[in-house]
Amino acid sequence: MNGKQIIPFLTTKSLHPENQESPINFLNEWQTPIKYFYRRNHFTYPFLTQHHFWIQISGQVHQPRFFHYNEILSMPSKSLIVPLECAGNKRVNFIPKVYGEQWEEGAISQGKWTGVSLKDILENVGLSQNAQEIVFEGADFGKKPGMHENIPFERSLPLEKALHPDTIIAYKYNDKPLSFKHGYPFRLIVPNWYAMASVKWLSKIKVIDDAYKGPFQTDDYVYYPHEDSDRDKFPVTILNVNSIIQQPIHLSILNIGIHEIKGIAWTGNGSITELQLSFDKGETWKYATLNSLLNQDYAWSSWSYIWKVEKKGEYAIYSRAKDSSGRIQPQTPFWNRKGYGYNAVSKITVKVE
Ligand SMILES: Nc1nc2c(c(=O)[nH]1)N[C@H]1C(S)=C(S)[C@@H](COP(=O)(O)O)O[C@H]1N2
Ligand SMILES: [Mo]
Repeated sequence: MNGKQIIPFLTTKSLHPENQESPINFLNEWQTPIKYFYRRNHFTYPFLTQHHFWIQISGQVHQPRFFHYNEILSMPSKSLIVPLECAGNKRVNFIPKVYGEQWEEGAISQGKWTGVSLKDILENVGLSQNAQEIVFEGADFGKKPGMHENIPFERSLPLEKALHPDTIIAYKYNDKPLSFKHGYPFRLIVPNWYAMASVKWLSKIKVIDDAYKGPFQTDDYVYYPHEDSDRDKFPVTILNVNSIIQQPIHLSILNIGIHEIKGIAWTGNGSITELQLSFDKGETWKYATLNSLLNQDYAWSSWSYIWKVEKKGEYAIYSRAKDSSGRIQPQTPFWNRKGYGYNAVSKITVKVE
């Protein structure tokens, strides 16, 4: 070794638009360094202009107006450790296979977001009586497959979620201004929801008196349980309870002896209460040691387990997390046509020689 640090890299899934996975197996920090944050885009990056420093608020409000970057930065702020997970994370595991980016386990990253509560902004303009949903428009745009018109990336939230004090308009990540690829100057951060809700390059907020029906709301980010019909569909919202085994790496070769098995676990409904490991394909389960961040309601938990192997052979290791709402990772995945929310028991196999 010449003393140079060996560093991990993002894994490229596509370049135009840019979709890259985090090297999640090699990260130990609570706050993912920005260079290791996964990237997920529907369109090419927007061209940054002066307009992006203004957020327009219109629709069912008493006082439609613009907020400038400087004004938002002068308002009371809060910081939260929040993971963002793409709804398509782990899609590669679905059988039968589904179309879309074949994400493995790295379409998730976490860090410290600083910004103002959306609630404060909405109170400033005053919601009308008939306000129902809030629509968020990003500055990026393009064509969806099969469409002729350019459309922006746009999503809505129900009033209740929009008014939660932890739904924030963020302008900092890990104590630095947001990076351009992750939404500079502003992005919405919606804790507990899959990350499609956390609109980057936030430029317009529209308060509407009905249900938003845009394609990123009613076509994509919908669970379709059936291959051949839209029957029983329902929207993708909160994160499923989930975990990954970061180390050892799937299909690695280990020596007889003592190994640390470690990983992370997360949920969008309460907190992680148990992380169980099985060495006999789910017959019996052992408890890993959980480590959670104090006073951070949304952050993932890390976990570890000291494993002593005395015999050569191939071993399957399963992990499953349980959360405070009683949800547990299922044995069988919930297959859905667009491949969202995969959270079946996480599995690796290793060979001991
Ligand atoms: N404006 C805009 N916001 C967006 C998206 C996008 O394409 N455009 N993608 C969404 C999706 S699907 C995900 S998973 C996250 C990815 O955020 P990241 O690139 O910062 O990791 O941003 C969300 N917000
Ligand atoms: Mo996503």
